[in-house]
Amino acid sequence: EFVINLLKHPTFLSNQYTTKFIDTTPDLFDFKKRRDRGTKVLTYIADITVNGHPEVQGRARPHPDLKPAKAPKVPHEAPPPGTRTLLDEQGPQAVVDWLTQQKQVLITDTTMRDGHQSLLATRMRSLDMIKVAPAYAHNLPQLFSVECWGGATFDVAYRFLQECPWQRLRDLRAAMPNLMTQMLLRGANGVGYTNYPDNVVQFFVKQAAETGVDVFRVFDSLNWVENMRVAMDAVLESGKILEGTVCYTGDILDPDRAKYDLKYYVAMGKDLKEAGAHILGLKDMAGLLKPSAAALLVKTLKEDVGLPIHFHTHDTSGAAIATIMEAARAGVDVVDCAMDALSGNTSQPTLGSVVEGLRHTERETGLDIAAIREISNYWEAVRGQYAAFESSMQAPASEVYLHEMPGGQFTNLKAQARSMGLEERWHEVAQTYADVNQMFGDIVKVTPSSKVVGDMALMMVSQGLTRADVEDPKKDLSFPDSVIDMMKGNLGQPPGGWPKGVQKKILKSEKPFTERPGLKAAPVDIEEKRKELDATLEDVTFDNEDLNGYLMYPKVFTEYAARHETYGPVRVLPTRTFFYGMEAGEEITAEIDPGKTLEIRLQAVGETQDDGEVRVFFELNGQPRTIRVPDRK
Ligand code: BTN
Ligand code: 3PY
Ligand code: ZN
Repeated sequence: EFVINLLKHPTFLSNQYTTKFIDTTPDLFDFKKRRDRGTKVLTYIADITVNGHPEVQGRARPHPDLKPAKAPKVPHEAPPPGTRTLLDEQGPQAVVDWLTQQKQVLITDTTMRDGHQSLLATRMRSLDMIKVAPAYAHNLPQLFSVECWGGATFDVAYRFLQECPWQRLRDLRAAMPNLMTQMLLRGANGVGYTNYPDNVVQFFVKQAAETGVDVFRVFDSLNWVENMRVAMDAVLESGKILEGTVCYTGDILDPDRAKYDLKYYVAMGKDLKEAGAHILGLKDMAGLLKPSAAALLVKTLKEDVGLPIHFHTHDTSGAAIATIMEAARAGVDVVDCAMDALSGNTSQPTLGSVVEGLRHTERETGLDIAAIREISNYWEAVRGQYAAFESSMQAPASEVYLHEMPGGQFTNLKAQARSMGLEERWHEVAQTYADVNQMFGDIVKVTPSSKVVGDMALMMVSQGLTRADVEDPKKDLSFPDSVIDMMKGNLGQPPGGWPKGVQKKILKSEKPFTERPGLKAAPVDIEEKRKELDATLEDVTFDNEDLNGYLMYPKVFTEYAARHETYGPVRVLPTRTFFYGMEAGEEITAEIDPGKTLEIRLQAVGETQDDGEVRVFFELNGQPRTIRVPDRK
């Protein structure tokens, strides 16, 4: 009966919906009487105002004088053509051919994905991105792509931001119709931390392409091409751009790190080309590629592999711009940068400075520096709202060449160390992380393998164990689950396999396996899962996007859905309101549907009643509304 309802709905018929239709149209399935969305959102504001948001408790607050972020105004007409226009009209090979002929260095802006993942614990809300997206479309149409999806953003959206990641993608896609969107896909690990059955990965890629991803950067956390094929084939099938990616670790100039030498990277690049990659991604997730090494690596990869190269790095060492300049001289095709206000340290190098650094050279980018400044000023104001999620990193540090932690992990691991009371011993954690890497045979460290190394390092530091203790066959130890899982072969195989001694000690009598994990994982019965979710959500309707969320993150997704029932579409609230609630006398507006705004005024917060509830008095579009919420403080 739902399908009939949906097709007859006036919004659907007039073809005007830009927001998630089902999510915002409760009358479609309003068989039971439900509270309206306005009331739900007021309930959220009341709850946060009374109880606070758990995620920002005890953390730094935004500066009281912080000005609202104002996005640059754009004209009414459609934005100029960009890379997406070419992809749409002529397909992926045309984009590759065009790319190959360009003299300029092209740029991917990572602010909306890796930028805030690396600096603000991935906590940036969709609304702050959607507001500035039209300025990207109109004022920076020369961008190669905008990285705005995947990596950690998928689960963080559901888990911490009470948002649907698919809706974010759809909204950004609509706001930047001329620019290619880009996502980070962890191969067989999808956007999760574990290996998924092949058909779950295929279902996910198909949906991502349909909802709006144009460029898929596919990598494997151990650089095992075998483990990337299912995801790569699914991207090729979708007609979008496949960026087959090699993760960079070690140092090609260091004879003592011969495991990851120039030959290794060339061989992997050739394998990826053979697998159908349109572009070769060079993913330096920790920022270890030094300038002179970049000159050699990029030149050699271009010559020997023959694919366009898209270079990604992090500025943790402070040397990333020098590396980009060398890569540019050596012929790199595309580089990743973050807008100035969200760049540097564990994030990407500074976009405006790269543009200026290349100006008046053969490879100048063609991007408008005034437009960049304007957009960066917007991000600066946005960043101020997220003070609670800022890390303690004050300066770049060469210590990254010791520990080799990915930029996206660094601040997370530091926070984890802090929560275990180990913050004072951070440099020990860093050294131990490096020791664990050697003990595991010198592996690529990137989500999820980096998390395993981090878990092991924290365990050793907290228990005062050295590498020799761990390797001592006579010393009995219990290992973190993630470590056991990886040694079993559940994340795949590193080059040369796992070191036998330590593997035996960790697995005890259990047998490891060496095949691709996806081979032994039975396909999931997706229709069965659909029924299961239908039963869990009772009379809430859902679509294939939601089902994809459920397949990767069953618990996270159902908890998100349950909160959504109570609190409604809180993604429309301003960021300050979302994290801090409202003050008496304050007024906000929230656009709940295109053109339909809620004007919300908080009149007063009552005393806590005997039953433990607090009444919160609002005006909603001029009408008085009283909301009762439990006082949980
Ligand atoms: C999330 O984790 O997805 C958002 C936080 C929602 C937590 C709910 S919302 C308001 C209320 N205050 C709390 O302390 N917990 C709840
Ligand atoms: C991720 O997988 O989220 C990463 O950013 C890896 O660098
Ligand atoms: Zn990165």
